Amino acid sequence: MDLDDHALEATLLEIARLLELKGENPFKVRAYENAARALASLDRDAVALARAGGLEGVPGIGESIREKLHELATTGRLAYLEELREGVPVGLFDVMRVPGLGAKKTKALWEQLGVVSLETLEAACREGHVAGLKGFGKKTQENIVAGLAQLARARGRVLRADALPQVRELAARLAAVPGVERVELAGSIRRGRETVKDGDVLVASRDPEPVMDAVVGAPGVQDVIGRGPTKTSVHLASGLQVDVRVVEPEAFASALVYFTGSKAFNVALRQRALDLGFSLNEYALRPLDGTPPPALADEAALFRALGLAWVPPELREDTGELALAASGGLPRLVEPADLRGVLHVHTRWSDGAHTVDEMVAEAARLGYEYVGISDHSQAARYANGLDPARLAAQREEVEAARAAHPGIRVLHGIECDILADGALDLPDDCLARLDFVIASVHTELGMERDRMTARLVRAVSHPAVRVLGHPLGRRLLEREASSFDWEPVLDAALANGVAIEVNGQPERLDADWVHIKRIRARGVKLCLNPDAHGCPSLDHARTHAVLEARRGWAGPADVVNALPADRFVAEFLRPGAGQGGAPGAGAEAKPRAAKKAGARGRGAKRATPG
Ligand code: DGT
Ligand code: CA
Ligand code: ZN
Repeated sequence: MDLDDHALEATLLEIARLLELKGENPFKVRAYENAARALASLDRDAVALARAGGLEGVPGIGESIREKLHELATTGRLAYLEELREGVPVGLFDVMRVPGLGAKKTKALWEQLGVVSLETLEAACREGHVAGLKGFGKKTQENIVAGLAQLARARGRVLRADALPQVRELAARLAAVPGVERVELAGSIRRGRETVKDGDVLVASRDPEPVMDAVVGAPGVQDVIGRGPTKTSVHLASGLQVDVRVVEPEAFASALVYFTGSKAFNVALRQRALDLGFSLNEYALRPLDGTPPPALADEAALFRALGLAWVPPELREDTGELALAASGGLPRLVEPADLRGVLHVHTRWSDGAHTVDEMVAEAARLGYEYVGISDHSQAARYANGLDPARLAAQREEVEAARAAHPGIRVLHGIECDILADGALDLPDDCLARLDFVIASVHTELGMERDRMTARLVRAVSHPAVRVLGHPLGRRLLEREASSFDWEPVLDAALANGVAIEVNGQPERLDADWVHIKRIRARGVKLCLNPDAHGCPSLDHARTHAVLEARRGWAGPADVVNALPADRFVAEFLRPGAGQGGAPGAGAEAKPRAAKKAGARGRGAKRATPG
C-alpha cells in the first residue's frame, strides 16, 4: 500500500471517530486528535519517520500511538484500526458530518434506529422516528432534515438522468481514440443512484496521453480542473464534473470494481480479500504471500477469485449483498425486458403532450403487451384533470385506439387524486367502470404525519384502487418526501391487493429503493410505471423505474406488470378488463355532447405512426 502523510493523519482521525462511536473515554479520543494535528504540522516526511521509528520526541504523539504509526508505515496495515472498524458501518462517518450531529447523537441513531448512512437517516426522519428518540425531539429532527438538504445542495448533486447522456457522449468519444481497449462508466452513475455528484469514466489503454488529449479537447468541455498521467477532471458546459481515469488493460477489472464503489462496498470487499490472504486496490488483487497476482479478465473473475458471484452494480451498497454473493443467494433482479406492460400514461386530455392514439402506438412500438391510459382527475385543475363527463368521453378515444391497435391491450384508467381526507376525487360508480385506478396525492403533501397515514390508508382501502402512485411525493433536489407511517399503509395494500408504484420519472423515483426493500419484505407488489407525459417518457419504466427497483432488490415476481397481459388482467385487475364492453363499461354515462366535442377530433389528428 502506498501511504502519504495524509493517510497517517486520516487514520488517526478515523480512530478518534471510531472511539467516539464506541463511547470510549474522551481523553483517549483527544489523544488521537492531537496526534493527527501534530503530524499535520510536521515539516518532514512523516511516513519515513514513522517507518524508521523517528517520531520519538515529537510533541503530541505518545508512545502507544507512535507504535501504531510504525506498524502502519511498515506493513500498510493496522490491526487496532481493523478491530475498531469491525461491525461499524462506514456510512456513519457521513452521518456524523451532518450539521448538528456529532458522534454521540450518531451513536444513538445507529444503536436505537439502525441508522447506517445518509439514506437511512433520511428515512428515519421521514418516519418521524428521530423525533421520538430520547434527547432528540421534533426540533432536532427538523434541523437534521434541513442539514441533510443543505448537504445535498452543497455537494452539488444532479439527477442521474441529466448526467448520464453527457457522460455517455464523452465516453463514446474516448472509445474511438486509438489504443483504447475498453471504456466503462463507473461510480454512482453505474450503480444507478438517483442523483450523482460527478461522472466517472474508466478507460483501458497503454497509451494514456491521447486519451487525455481527447478528454480536454472534447466539444462539451468547459474547463479543465486537472490533468495528470492517470486522471483528468473536467467541467462540462452544464457544470457537471467528469473524472476520467486511464489504467493498463491488466488493471481494468480491479479498477472498474474500485471506481464503481460504493466506498462502503469497497471497504467490505477489501476486508474479505484480506481475510482470504489478498490485498485489493484499484490496480490489482495481490496475494499477500508475494506470489504473482492472478490475471483478471473481467469483474466476474475478480469476484470469483474472492469466492463470490458477480454482484450487479446496483446492489453494491454494503447492505448484505456480499454475504449473499458468497452463499450463491443473490436474487435474480428485474430486468427491462421483464416489463410486459405499463400503467400511468397521461395524454392531452390532461397534461400530456400526445393523444391517446399516439401513446398507445408508442407503447406498441416499444413492444408492450398492454398499456394503461390514466389522466389526472378533476381536482388537478392545474393539469386540466378529468371530470366524470370528460372521463366518459375519453372512453370513446380509448375504444378507437383499441380498434386501431389490435396488437396491444389498451386499459382505461385514471390517476385519481387522493383528497385531503383520503376520499377519492371521483364518484365510486365512475371509478368502478374503469379498468384500473392509480390513487395519488398531489396536494397538502406536507400534512401532519398521522393525518397523512390515515389519508393513504383510506385511499388504498378503496375497492377501485389498484395502485398507490408516487407514495413519497418527493421531487429530488427540490422537495422533501411526505411523512407517514408505512406499516398501516402496507397492511392496507396487502389486504386489498394494491400495488405500490415505482414511478420512473427521474425527479421522482418513488417509491425509492430503501422503501422498496420494505415493501417487498411485507409481501406487497410493485408496479413499475413511466408516469409518461409524452411519447419520449413512455420508456421511463424500463429505464429509471427498473433501476430503482433493482436497487431495492426486486425480482420479476415482485412486479405486477411483469405478468403477461392475460394474467395481469385476471390476477391484478378483474376478468375482462381492457377488452371494451367490460361489465358496466359505462356507455350510458357518456354524455352525447362530450362524445362529439372531445374525442374523435383529437384522436384523428395523427393516423397510425410510421
Ligand atoms: P458520487 O460521485 O458522490 O455520486 O458517488 P460515487 O460513488 O461516484 O463517488 P466518487 O465519485 O467520489 O468515487 C467513485 C468511486 O471511487 C466510489 O464509488 C468508490 C471509489 N472511492 C472513492 N473514494 C474512495 C475511498 O476513499 N475509499 C474507497 N475504498 N473507495 C473510494
Ligand atoms: Ca462519482
Ligand atoms: Zn401524479
